[in-house]
Amino acid sequence: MTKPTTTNTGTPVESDNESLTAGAQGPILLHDHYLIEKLAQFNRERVPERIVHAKGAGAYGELVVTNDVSRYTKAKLFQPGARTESLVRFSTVAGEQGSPDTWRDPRGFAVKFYTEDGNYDLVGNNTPIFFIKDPIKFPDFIRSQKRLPGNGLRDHTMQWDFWTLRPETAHQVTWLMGDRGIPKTYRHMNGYGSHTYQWVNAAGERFWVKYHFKTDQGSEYLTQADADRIAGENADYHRQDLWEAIERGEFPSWTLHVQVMPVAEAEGYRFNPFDLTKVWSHRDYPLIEVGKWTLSRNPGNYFVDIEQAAFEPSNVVPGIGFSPDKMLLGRVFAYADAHRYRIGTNYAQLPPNLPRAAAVNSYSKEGAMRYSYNDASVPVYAPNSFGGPHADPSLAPDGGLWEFDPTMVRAGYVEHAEDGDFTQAGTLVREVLDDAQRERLVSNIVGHVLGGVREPVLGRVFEYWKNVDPDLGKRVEEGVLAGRVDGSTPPPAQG
Ligand code: HDD
Repeated sequence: MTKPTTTNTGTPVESDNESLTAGAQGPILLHDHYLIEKLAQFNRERVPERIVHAKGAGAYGELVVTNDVSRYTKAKLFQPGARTESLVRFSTVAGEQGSPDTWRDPRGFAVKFYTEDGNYDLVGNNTPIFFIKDPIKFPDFIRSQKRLPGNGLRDHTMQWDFWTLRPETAHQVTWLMGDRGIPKTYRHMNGYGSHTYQWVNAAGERFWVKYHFKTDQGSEYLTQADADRIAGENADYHRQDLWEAIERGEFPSWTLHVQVMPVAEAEGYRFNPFDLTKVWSHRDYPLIEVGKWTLSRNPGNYFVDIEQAAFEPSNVVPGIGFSPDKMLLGRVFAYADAHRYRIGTNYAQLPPNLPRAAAVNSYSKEGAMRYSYNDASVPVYAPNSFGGPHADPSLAPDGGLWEFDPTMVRAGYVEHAEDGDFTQAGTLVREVLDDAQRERLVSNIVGHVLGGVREPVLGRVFEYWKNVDPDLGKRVEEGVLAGRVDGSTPPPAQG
């Protein structure tokens, strides 16, 4: 038997189809409470979309630790044999909720682990580096990738203007314009914590670490032409692929590795290890396997589980901390703030954000949409004499420790021996990419620039790529000039 339709408060309703009117042709009556409730609820169905990473897809899974990294961290989720439930949200960065999954863009790779010590969020991307290295530039960078205020169009001049004026972007832009800029599916891309994090072992020894999720499906990409075609055919191509693979029982997995740097080596390392635009050479710091991370359960409800998922780099657990990476420290503020605005003060009580394996004994209370609360006998203040929770000073300090010069300054990163905006981008082009990959890189850059880059930015684009690699720069320049047959500037394009 079908269930009766009810109002939001459980009273049976008379009709799913006809509103209450004064006579068949008369006006609608305001006391048709069910109609009003239905229309009003509908108007409020959306929460604001994320300011970045608005379009995404996600699933639940599990991390199983297969190796022993306990000499580097005491974090419970990384102890030998540990199994931890997990949630992921993959995303594109600049597009809006309905934007095509196959636009060229980095992909978000936000992972939540429901650990015994509370939620640990590793909120990364599918690239080991980022465009900028100071959080003060993040709003500028994102605005340059989004839309012009006047006509609401995306604008390639604006994108390249920012990139060329901030040459620390070169490494990430080289990745973006290469094959990794459009993964074949979310299953066929790697994930990275990107930042340098801190691990602390049971003896209190500290290490710097970088996380790498290597896809077990193989790293595969889409060509620009295929991605453009798919963007028109199926905007949800990657969301659908992930959902269907999991429904088929083809559970995608990744092998989690870390690079570990002893704290004493950081100062003398050839690259500043806290600069998010740089990688650590795998020759210097080889990958150490940690475990297998598998996705095996689709969300029960996309809005509840994925749209309301709140990932926050501030969620670290004992054994894991932050580092002097300024971007990371900026993000430790930004995410919880974004969630309070987007889904409300009590976002931590929403199903995907609620710790599964740890109890919540916080002194926070009330606020909009609060629906869980402490026993009335638990005091609402600390310290107290009546059995309320108490903090554990042996855990301090939150977020880990590091040494620094306490003078207040506004300064760039300390340059190490081989630092420089173009060094690692050049190495990537010359030593990592093969001829075919370099060819596609040139073609992708040329196509993107021809999408509407105007002077004075255009000349700087050629300089930028010549600084990355003289030969690559020459080929980009030749390709762009050959493409502009009549010397005109094409109109702005999407993507
Ligand atoms: Fe990020 C979402 C802010 C760098 C990876 N980011 C996201 C959101 C904000 C920011 C406000 C929306 C959160 C929400 O409403 O759910 N992001 C920043 C700021 C950054 C920054 C201020 C630099 C200072 N982001 C950044 C880096 C990475 C990411 C360097 C990856 C290494 N960001 C993500 C993500 C998110 C995201 C994993 C997390 C949740 C999500 O997308 O779905 O892709």
